[in-house]
Amino acid sequence: MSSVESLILQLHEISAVKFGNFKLKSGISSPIYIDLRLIVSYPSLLCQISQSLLSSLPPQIPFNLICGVPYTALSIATSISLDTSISMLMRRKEVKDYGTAKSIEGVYEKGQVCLIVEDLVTSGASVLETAAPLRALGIKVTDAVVVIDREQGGRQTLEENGIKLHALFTLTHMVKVLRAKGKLKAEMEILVMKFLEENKEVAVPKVEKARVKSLGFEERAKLAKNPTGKKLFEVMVKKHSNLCLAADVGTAAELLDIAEKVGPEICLLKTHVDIFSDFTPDFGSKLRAIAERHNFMIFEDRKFADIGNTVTMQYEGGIFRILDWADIVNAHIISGPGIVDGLKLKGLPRGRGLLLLAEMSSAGNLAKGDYTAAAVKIAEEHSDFVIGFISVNPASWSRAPVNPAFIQATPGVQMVKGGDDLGQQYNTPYSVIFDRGSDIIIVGRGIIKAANPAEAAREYRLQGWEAYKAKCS
Ligand code: 5BU
Repeated sequence: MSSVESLILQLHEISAVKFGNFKLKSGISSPIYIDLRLIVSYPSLLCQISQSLLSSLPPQIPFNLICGVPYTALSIATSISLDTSISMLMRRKEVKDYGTAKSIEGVYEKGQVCLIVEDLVTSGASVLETAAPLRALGIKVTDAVVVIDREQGGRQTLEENGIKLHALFTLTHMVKVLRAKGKLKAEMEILVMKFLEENKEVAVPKVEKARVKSLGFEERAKLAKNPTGKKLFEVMVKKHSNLCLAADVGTAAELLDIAEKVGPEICLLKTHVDIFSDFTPDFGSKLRAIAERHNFMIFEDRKFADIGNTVTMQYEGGIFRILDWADIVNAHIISGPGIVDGLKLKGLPRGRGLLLLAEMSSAGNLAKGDYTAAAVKIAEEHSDFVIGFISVNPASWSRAPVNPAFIQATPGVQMVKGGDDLGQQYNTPYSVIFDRGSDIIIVGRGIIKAANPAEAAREYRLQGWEAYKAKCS
């Protein structure tokens, strides 16, 4: 008996693999259930698994760090590390604030190569979520080793992201071995194979959907009716950047300073001008000079919400005179389409653009379902002025795909999934752009609280752009 067959039998023996009728987290019934968390209770099996994983790797892979995908693979990664004396890194699954807490624990040097270890790969998303913060630190990720490949698109997705997957065995192989060893009846084998085949279709469409839809920014620029929307697409193409900096700093002086430093990496800079303690009327012209130098656009995140007549005055007047310097503003649609008419009256003659809030990133927000659909409808009726949406998961919209002339911009982005203490929810650049079908990542504290904001911005830009390219390929 081969060592892989022996492992499969032992996994079955300890009930890490079960057959029957199980209700999965997603609500669907499955005839097979796999839970490798159990292996921590069987040290000799854990040891065998890690040794088999190691020997399944081609010898030429030059890794000098190991990182397990939390949580199940942590024990496997530790065991490999002990066997090889190659040091390990640990990824935190949830980080409250990427700027102040580390997402990767351990000692490393830029340019080192880290092998990712995982127990079970389905879509490949969790391997990518571990690769993202490692790559953000300058660590190379080229290979991942996994006990079981469910053959549900993970290998291809990882390949597209520059990661080669090495699997000890596939789920199909496991089922065949268990059948051959008399652990599985013929009827159950048929049932399981049928389930796997059907769920192959279910597990991948999110990714497929985003992939089929994705037209490049060059083509989409041609479809844009609004000059600001068109220019934003062109800037993204020119700078290879779909990164928007949310420059939430306390003073105008700090903002101008960070705009200068981060300018080369971004396509868009988002302001909350009403948080400055030192605003002066020349703020707009100073920021525009920097924006011109570094070729980025300016988005005041004003979130207008009033009736049409009031917003015309808020947009043009007051202390801030937003219309004079912001290429883009945004609005809620709570007050109805009149708000767009009002803003358009002032903005369109100046060539400005508007983003509608179709979704929000914070927990428990009410912008969903019919509200999101209403935003899409209003945008379509005003596509000369509305350039797109603030969104979180446009790939899931019931009216998707929306007109590709519209730009999707998504806040709530950090290198690791998580949130803050006040309801903000974070997704990774890859999941926002590739899985959720957005175009622009809006990043605030992930950059401004980093020790070196320009360097952090560069990492976000690279990740955002890589995900965009994968989506178009
Ligand atoms: P963060 O530091 O990356 O969490 O900052 C996010 C920024 O995006 C911040 O300026 C918010 O005001 C803004 N934002 C958001 O977080 N969520 C939303 O739904 C909208 C805007 Br709309």
